[in-house]
Amino acid sequence: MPLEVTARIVSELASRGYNAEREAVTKLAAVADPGAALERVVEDLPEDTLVVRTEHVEAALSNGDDLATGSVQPGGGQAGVDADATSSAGTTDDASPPSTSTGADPVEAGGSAARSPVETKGSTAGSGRSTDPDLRSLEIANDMTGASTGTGEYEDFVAVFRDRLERLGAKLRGRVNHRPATAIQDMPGGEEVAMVGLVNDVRSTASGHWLVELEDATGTFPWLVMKDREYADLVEELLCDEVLAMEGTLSGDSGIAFVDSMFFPDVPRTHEPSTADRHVQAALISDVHVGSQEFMHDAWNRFTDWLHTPEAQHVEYLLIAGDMVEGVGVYPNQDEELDVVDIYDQYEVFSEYLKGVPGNIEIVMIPGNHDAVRLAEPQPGFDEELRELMSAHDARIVSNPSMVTLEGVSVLMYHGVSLDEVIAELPEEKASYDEPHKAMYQLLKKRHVAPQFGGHTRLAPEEKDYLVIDEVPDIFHTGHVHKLGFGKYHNVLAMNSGCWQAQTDFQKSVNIDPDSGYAPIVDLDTLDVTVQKFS
Ligand code: D5M
Ligand code: FE
Ligand code: ZN
Repeated sequence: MPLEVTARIVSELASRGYNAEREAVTKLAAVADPGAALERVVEDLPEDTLVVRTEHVEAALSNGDDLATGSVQPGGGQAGVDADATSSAGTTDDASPPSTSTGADPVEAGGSAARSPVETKGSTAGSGRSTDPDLRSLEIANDMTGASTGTGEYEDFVAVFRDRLERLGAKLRGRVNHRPATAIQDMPGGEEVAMVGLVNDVRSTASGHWLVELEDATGTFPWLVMKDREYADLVEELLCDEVLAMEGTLSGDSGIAFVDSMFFPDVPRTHEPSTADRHVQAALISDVHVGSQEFMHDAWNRFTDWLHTPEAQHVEYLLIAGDMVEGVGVYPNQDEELDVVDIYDQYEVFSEYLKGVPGNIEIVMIPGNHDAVRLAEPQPGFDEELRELMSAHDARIVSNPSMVTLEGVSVLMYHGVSLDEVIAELPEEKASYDEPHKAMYQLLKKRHVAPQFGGHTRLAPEEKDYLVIDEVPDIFHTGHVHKLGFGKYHNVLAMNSGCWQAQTDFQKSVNIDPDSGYAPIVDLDTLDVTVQKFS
């Protein structure tokens, strides 16, 4: 079946405020006069319908003798649907087939993730995405929406750092014979000691060694990393407020310890990821930025049209890791680049674009720094008003970060503001905009999505530290830096999805060359990645 017909049907339905199941669209496209059939379906829809389902189409078709199903006449497929149909989002999209390229990795991530072409097994025109709810499973953990208790008081900060130290420290305490900071000061000089703590300060000494101050619940203690020790290299990876353990030898006066080893909470090398029991895929995207003049609506429409094709039949989940809209007042002079100036209008337009996504794909979204929720992390999921605006698709709207488990495969979703900091602080080869997944490896190693407090990343103190990576995820999904990059760290797939926004003036001024219009697709049965390009 020609893609144009389905694309027109989807866009026509979207323009009338409906989202549609893939099968419903397939059925409509298969009749002799899809335009007339669409009119009939819409006429018969119950009033509060948001999603046009297969049953609706079947009912309408069985009511109308004149709409008997048949094969599409050459050239006749789109006759009934207004050829100039545009969605109310104001798109002027052509319905040309998406230019897809499989296996492309625009940044040559160099990661170890294997790539395989999208399987199109059984991709006859009529065969669709499975809608059997029994096969699907989607669970959310660590969602703090509606559970915010912090008041921003000093005591809250103390509590959240104590919780961080407690929980990440627990991952280290079995590995070293640790002592509290105050007890170490009282030990005899020359003894072997170990401590678990938060990095309070990192300084280089006049002679080129490193002084790392660790803090625990009792106080602080200084640890000296000699420049010629093998661990010296690790010092440049340290971020303030991350939790680690150090082991070494006390100086003669017990005033300092010389580091012999460092231990990070880390992901065990032996981590074995879970996989789905069937061939099913998830599209991992982020940073749509609807409302920006640079939002790439044509690429987005090609993506959502593609989701209606047999090639995409195994894509049953869509994860969006923040920055749905461009927002207002996020950066200085941002208003000069806005296409839609009102934040609520932006979500309305975003919702229109979301309607292009087949109604039987499960969507999960978290907010980002451009979204209309508090900037400080963890960010709760959108409020009722915004949910209402986006209700056409029954998307799961959860906090940033959240842990989402798809058919046994756990995906840690985090927008990624801390990546800017990791990239700024670490040497190029350990984290860069061209290899964002390597910055993600650092977060996995530190088992915290935003270790450093007080810089770019704003922290809202809650009674527990929601930013701790308690359980090792099978997939870690971030966005924010607008670069596509992925790879595996101790068998965890780290995926930084690109964006749907072309280069902004700011990005031009700082030489950020975004990867726009790519949809990385993950096979949940193998964790293999295929990149689809729509720009
Ligand atoms: O962020 C997209 C990327 O661009 C991310 O790496 C931050 C960076 N960025 C974009 N605009 C600015 C300004 N004005 N100052 C600092 N950094 C910026 P996004 O969250 O999509 O804007
Ligand atoms: Fe963004
Ligand atoms: Zn962002």
